Amino acid sequence: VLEILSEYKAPRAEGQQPEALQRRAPSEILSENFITPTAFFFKRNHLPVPEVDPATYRLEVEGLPNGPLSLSLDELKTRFPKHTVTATLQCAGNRRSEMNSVKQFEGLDKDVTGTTYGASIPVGKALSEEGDVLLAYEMNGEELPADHGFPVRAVVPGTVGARNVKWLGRIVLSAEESASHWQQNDYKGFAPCTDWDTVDFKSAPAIQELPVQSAITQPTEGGVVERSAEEVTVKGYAWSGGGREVVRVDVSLDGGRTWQVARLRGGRWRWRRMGRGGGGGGGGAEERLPPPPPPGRAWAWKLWELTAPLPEDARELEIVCKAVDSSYNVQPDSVGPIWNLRGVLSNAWHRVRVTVSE
Ligand code: MTE
Ligand code: MO
Repeated sequence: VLEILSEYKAPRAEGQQPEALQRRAPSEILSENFITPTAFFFKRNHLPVPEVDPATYRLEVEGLPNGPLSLSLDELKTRFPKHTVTATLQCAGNRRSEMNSVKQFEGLDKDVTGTTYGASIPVGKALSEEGDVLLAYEMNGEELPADHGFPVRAVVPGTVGARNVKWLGRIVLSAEESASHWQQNDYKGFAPCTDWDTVDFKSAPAIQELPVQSAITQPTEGGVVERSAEEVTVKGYAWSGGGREVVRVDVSLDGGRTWQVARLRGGRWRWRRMGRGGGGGGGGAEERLPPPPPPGRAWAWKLWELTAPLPEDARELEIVCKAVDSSYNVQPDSVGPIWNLRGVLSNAWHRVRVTVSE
């Protein structure tokens, strides 16, 4: 395995608790752009954001047969070829709130004061040209922002967000997985019957690739659809881990009794570039996306859309979506049987209830 460690810590007054950060864009905004503008990109930090001086920055690489390697930021940028990869990053805790409605989680994050962030990925993934793993110093064509790991982060396409280590300080080739809390005692899945008294974190593998996922971004829960419009447009996103391409998204307007196939907008489609500074406004030039990826390297999500006639007499719609990936993996229909104490891997059919106004 390759252990990837941040090793950077934000300065903190003694006794001060580390502040974790969790920020996401309103879901309607997500499906507006195939490339999420940086201002709307979700942020997930378990520890405070460190300030790293690019002038003195070093990336240490250990465990190599020919001895350790230490690289400055400049060396990283000039001694290696530059690649661009279009990939979707998904936190294992995406859609966790739907699991909360089944049973509440007990906060269990141990006191991780004093530790830095670390993770492991299989060495084959890291070294394979088809793995497309990056040491990234840019995001959306601009310098990597502090919140997203300045000056360098790992981008591990198709792999859970947690392994995409930010503020990267050290890489270790090792026979052992990282001892980090987030590799060992978090980001693992368990049966619904496993609770905090019985959980054995050693018994489950760390999450790497994520299961197939999709969600509705428009309309939103509790929204209103006008009867006079005679039709309804449903939008959302779909993605699967491990480079498996989403090949189909099914949408139901009646809670899953009948289904229609949504139009997928992946590969070559046009999107409207949002104004700089994340102004949310429209306008701007339309741009062409990179060509569709080779098989097994579908790292980016697909946006999807369905416009369908409003069912006659329906006063309420229960809109449901489910995606199918290239291995014909499907999403489970309900969250109960996949509930787990850590609140991860939440990928049941997404359901949104709206009323139809008369
Ligand atoms: N890297 C460091 N150093 N510290 C962290 O807390 N959080 C991880 C990962 N890399 C984390 C990290 C998790 S859980 C996720 S989901 C992604 O970063 C989020 O990346 P983003 O904030 O750029 O969206
Ligand atoms: Mo995460």
